[in-house]
Amino acid sequence: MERHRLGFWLVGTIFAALIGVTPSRAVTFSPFGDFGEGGSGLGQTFTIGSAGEVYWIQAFLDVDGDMQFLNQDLLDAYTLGFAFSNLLTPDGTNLFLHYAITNMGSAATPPLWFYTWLDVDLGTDSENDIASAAGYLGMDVSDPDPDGYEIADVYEFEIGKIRGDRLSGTAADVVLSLGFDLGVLAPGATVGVNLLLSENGGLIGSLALLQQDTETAHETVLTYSGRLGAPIPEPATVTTVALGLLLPAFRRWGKAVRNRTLLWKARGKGVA
Ligand SMILES: [Ca+2]
Ligand SMILES: [Ca+2]
Ligand SMILES: [Ca+2]
Repeated sequence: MERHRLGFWLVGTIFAALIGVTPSRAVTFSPFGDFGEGGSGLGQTFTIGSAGEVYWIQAFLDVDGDMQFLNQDLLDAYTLGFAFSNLLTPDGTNLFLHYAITNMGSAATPPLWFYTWLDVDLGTDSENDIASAAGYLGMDVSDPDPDGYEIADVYEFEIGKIRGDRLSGTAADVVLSLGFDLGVLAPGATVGVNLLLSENGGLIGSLALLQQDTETAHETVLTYSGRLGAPIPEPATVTTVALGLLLPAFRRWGKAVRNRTLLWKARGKGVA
């Protein structure tokens, strides 16, 4: 590439990043499973970014301390109804996932937590990605924001333990998780969990987990966030942050996240 053309390319790329535009549509996926599960490990085609693949995405439900895959047996055991839906924005850069859980029984449910497992692999090597958290945690069921998160290597991940950032910038086969305190569902009540996988810095809620490839750090940054509520998108609630501004925010917000995480653990909800 000639120097002046390279210069134009760089300027264009930086400009695109600053205004939050990705040049080409890159989130593609075949149908999810009935419970929102997917990824190439489960036979689904699911790409994100310039060279990213979702290996496994899975929802879990903790019922009164008992952590299980979200599946029909679990729903039947607690008389829960369930619906999953997804929506890709027209520009192909933001994928919204919605999980709705309804108490179909005649009594209140036990305390519920919803957890996610997201194993994305960026680039050609799955074991050299890095991730960080930006923003802050919610406190409990009283707010729609995530109440815990985990960033860990796939081999050290403990679903439901929500131990914060276990990598601190170390390259690994990154898995991301968000946890939501759903509280107790009254008979007939429905709670919705929205997740957003974005390749252009889009986020919902107060916390974002960001994953990059150390090989191609200039390329895709996966932004993973979530919030309770009715199905999104509600365009006004989606924040698109320029990547050039978002990445330094890791450092700016990191201390706040750690403090909130420590506070959260101090409240007895975490596991050290
Ligand atoms: Ca990689
Ligand atoms: Ca919350
Ligand atoms: Ca991974």
